Amino acid sequence: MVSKNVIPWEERPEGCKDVVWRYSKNPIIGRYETPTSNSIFNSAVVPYKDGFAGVFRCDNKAVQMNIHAGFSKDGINWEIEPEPITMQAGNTEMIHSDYKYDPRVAFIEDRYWVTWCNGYHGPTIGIAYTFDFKEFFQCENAFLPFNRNGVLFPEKINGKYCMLSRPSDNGHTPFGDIYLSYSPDMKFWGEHRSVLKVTPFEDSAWQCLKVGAGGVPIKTNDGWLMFYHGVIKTCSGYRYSMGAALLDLEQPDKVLYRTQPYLLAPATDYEMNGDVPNVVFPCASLHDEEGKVVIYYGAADTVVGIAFGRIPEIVEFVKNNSI
Ligand code: BMA
Repeated sequence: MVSKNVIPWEERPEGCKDVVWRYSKNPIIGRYETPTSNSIFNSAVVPYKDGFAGVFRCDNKAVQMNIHAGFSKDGINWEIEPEPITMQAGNTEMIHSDYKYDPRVAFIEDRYWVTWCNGYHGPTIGIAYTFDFKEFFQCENAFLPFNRNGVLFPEKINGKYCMLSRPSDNGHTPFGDIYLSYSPDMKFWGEHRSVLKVTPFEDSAWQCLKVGAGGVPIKTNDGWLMFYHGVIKTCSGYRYSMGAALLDLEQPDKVLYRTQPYLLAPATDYEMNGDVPNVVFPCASLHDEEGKVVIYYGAADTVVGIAFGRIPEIVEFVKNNSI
């Protein structure tokens, strides 16, 4: 999301040719930063007042998945609430939730909307809103089970809320394409459209098994810039990397460009080793008016890392390295 507050930043290291580069002091959030956490990863941040706020996936030491609010002055050092978010009823009566994970946060009009993977007879997309990251109001689930990676656009498109998602199964889904859906009211969702599909293995293998939306898309003159994760199945398991696509501004189910090479893939110790090895999983980004962007991602399902880039360079890269 665009930030008037100073976002975390570090220049591209000398000699580095990559379009996206990691923060030298990663990970920024360790696994044990709440008293009960086993891991803190796949989390979402936004500018808030004179700093930042966020919703963090904290799995506890019983390995129960839940989401916690957090605050930061600089976007790097975070105070995460020790207790999970307690929801109040929003646009419906309280809906049962077995677990919550992989949150995203979008500011639309007057409030922050949180979407996450909500355990309701299996995973589907939960929705809540908050004004202050203290009180949260839970709304209707967006979809039937099973679904993951619900990500809202930061503004209405053609007068409707618009959400990306990835229909899935109840397990470690061995398939997955990105769809989008519209809603007039954040309660009823429809007009489902296919957006981005997996690639043939021989074209771009890192995204040949499944793809899922990352953070809230960024509006650029060349289209909506969407960071996404792509997955390959190797002989030792799934490997999650990050790519980017440009979607048509008025009709975002139309993919204009998508990267053939990845922008970031597991390569450091904290991305290759952890509870789930080889995972880079973007869930949010912050950018400023100069076009600097910082991407927040879960690493190895254990910790949170950040990576930097410049939006104009990333847009050029996506256009010039598209399938
Ligand atoms: C997905 C989700 C993510 C996780 C990823 C890799 O299915 O559970 O939260 O990061 O698998 O384990």
